[in-house]
Amino acid sequence: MAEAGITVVLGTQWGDEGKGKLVDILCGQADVVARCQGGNNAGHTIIVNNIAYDFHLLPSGLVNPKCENLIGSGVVIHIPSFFAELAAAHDKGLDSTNRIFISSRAHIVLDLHQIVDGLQEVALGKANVGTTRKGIGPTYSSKAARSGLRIEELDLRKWEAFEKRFRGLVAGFKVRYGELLEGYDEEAELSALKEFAPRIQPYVVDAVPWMDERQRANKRILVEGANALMLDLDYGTYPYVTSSNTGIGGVFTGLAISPFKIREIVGVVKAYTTRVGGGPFPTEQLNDIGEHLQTVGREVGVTTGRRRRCGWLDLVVLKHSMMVNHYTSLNLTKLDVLDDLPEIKVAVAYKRTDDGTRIDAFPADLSVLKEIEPVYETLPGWKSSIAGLTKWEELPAEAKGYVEFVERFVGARVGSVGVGPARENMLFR
Ligand code: 2SA
Ligand code: GDP
Ligand code: MG
Repeated sequence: MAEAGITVVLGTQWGDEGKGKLVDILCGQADVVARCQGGNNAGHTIIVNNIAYDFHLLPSGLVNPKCENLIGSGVVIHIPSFFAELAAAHDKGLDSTNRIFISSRAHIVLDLHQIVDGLQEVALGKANVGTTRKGIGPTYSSKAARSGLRIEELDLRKWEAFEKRFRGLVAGFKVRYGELLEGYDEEAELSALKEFAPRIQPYVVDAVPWMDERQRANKRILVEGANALMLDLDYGTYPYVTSSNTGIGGVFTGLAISPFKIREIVGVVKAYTTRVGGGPFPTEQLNDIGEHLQTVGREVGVTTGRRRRCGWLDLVVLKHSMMVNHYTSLNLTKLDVLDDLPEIKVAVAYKRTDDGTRIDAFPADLSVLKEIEPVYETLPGWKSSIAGLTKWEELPAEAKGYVEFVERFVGARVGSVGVGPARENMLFR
């Protein structure tokens, strides 16, 4: 992305594909890194000089001292977590002075939203979504119900109005949840917010002219998608999704950017599939293969520490993802995790178990997925370590074959391949 324009990085599957690492690599050539949706449910890992950084709410561009970082209008912000993450970044030597900006239109996640997130999960019982309990769903619900609080309101000059709207929001939840909210301390949260108000305002900008200026100046802008397409509120495995548009749509609603300035939409694809939380996962491997992928891939949630569910690469999912997000190229990550496998399977379709009918498109109706099994193609493994490789040409023929199979099926070029967690473990073609 050496030239001016906008590059978008999006997750193609159920998240944790390695978006943070790619953003870190690309932001060396970016002027601005912007988050457009989600909140501190995200967990993006970057490893530079053996130091691991995990970002949740802060854009990964913080690692590059030359980048400005924007938390856009479509993001939801838990203010104590914002400051805690900033302090943790500072402790690791990252200077954020004058480099972090927050859209005045972004919504505030209250502690109350986080409590309600937990209550909703308990109420769902076995059918729970497996949220991160960071209050994401309840905050976007408040936003859609027009009772949410925006960052712009949290200003001591407008305190009375803020307090009134805060109390109105809390009262609504108390009506809904009654005694279940008895442990919630409304006064403590309000007074904490009053203290945060003068601390947060120096970061706040009107992100519409802010972005406009940078686009007019032909700045190189990198958009860092959080979560992934199969968790998209509209196109994911609803209701087992997050509460924002994690696909390309969320980029436009969450940041005032011009569609005509987008140069690239890079889809990040893990070489196998993982999912954390509940919901369907057709290629899940509840066996030694799943264990192998989980252990070798170190598949543990960055935000919650949960073990991620693991399975084979699902090209039905990827094709669906491609049709929604229109990737101009793909970054295939964690290919090294497949090193020891003699054979590697990829799902190319689903098949109804009752009458054998073939299904090529990912269904909207999740009950269909209970009656299908994946149709797999089996590709040969390479049975050697690719972890230290530095050039695409050095990859074994079977590994190249795997990459080429994916790009042919999806119809998008694989421009880079991840062969390890560190910044330098990326092969460009
Ligand atoms: P939420 O909390 O309302 O957004 O949860 C709704 C669903 O979205 C999933 N989700 C995620 N899936 C993968 N990675 C995420 N980030 C963390 C990570 C997750 C973690 O990077 O590892 O630490 O557990 C993420 N955030 C949300 C979630 O599992 C629900 O299925
Ligand atoms: P994100 O949410 O998409 O940014 O991904 P996460 O950070 O949640 O999870 C990806 C994990 O895989 C992190 O621990 C990364 O350090 C690691 N990772 C990224 N790319 C590669 C790769 O190519 N190979 C290996 N082995 N690990 C990788
Ligand atoms: Mg993650």
